[in-house]
Amino acid sequence: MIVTNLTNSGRGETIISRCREIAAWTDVPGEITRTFLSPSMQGVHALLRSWMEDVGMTVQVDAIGNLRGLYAGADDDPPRLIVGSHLDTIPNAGAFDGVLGVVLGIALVQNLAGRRLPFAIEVVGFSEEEGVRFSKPFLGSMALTGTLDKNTMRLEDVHGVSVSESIRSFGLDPAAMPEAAVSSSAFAYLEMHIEQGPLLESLGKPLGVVEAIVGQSRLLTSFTGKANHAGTTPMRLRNDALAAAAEWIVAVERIASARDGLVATVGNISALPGAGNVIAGDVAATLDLRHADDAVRATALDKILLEAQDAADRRGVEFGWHQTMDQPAVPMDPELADLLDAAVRSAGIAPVRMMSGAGHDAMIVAARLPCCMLFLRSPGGLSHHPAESVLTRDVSAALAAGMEFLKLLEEKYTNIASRGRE
Ligand code: HGY
Ligand code: MN
Ligand code: MN
Repeated sequence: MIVTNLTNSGRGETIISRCREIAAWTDVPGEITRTFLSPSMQGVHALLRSWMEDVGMTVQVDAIGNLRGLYAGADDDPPRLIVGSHLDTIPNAGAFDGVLGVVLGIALVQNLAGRRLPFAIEVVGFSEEEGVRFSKPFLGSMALTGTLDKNTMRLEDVHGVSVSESIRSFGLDPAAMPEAAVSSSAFAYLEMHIEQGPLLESLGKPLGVVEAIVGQSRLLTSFTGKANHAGTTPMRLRNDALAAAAEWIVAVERIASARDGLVATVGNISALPGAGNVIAGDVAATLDLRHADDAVRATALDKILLEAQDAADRRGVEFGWHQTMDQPAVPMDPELADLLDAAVRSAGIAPVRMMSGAGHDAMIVAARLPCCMLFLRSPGGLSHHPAESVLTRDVSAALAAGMEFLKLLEEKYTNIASRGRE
């Protein structure tokens, strides 16, 4: 019988303080910014490795920089449950997005108190989910599912450093990438994550069970006009790249606002030469577009691109774009979602079944394994922000639900494992 009545509240506080300890490892003093295989990731690995080894896990770092802790099962080469989330962050992040799911995974193993299950548990801290350094997300989970392509390895960051070079500078060997693929004995994936939105708080509920993760399009766009003197160039003779982009951004907001569940964001824009007395000749802007229905997202993208072309044409500006991501919506595994639902109930909580508007590694892992996600309430619905938080009692509830999930999985793992999944 798994011990589930440990004084979880202490564990909840421990988990939160551990997330804050990890938050101290940052590339930018004074804020939390930790991108793919940056120097601060070494410190995070050392901290997590010590916590993993303290609870009897063997730890390794794979060729993409995922930290992987294995808690053996009762028998040799048993089926394997993967419990994971990401360790990288957006710039000026909060302390819980991603990290919380890894620290909770270690806490589940800690709560087993040395007891061995009929399946092994591998806790994975993915090296790259946000896509900040190379404008391409999910490098860690793509390596785990064997879907990392050669072009991605050649992507360069703003300093001209490629993915492969960044791996070597971290002390890893890109040639060992095939060994990063998840074990063939893996049969399921659990990701515990903050909701990053307002729903659970609006319902007064601590935990949610994710039914599907919305689809995402990410693009890099360019508007190329003609830089010129701001004082001497009449309005009718301008090719103002920034004015074209500005009109387009308002159109993006209008198109997304007109459709339920559609969200579109231009989160980053740069204008060159960037002087107040010069008409901008070159603008680069990002686009992030999401919806639960892939057809709705595709139609919206077509409209958004037409608006950009129109705003550019009317100013004699050239418009270009490059899609860095076209991620279909991903349903979670219904049987695992039901198991997670039952586990939350056994922990004494009525779960909310919900969509995820945020992307997660689960959407990549789902191509290889049955996946489920447990959401924790986001106070203020706030995330991707330094004030991002989580409630101690919700962390304790998630831990209790996680322990119940392991207990239910003990009864069900054989038929899930025998289902397999290519
Ligand atoms: O952007 C996202 O949806 C996730 O937080 N990486
Ligand atoms: Mn995030
Ligand atoms: Mn995340």
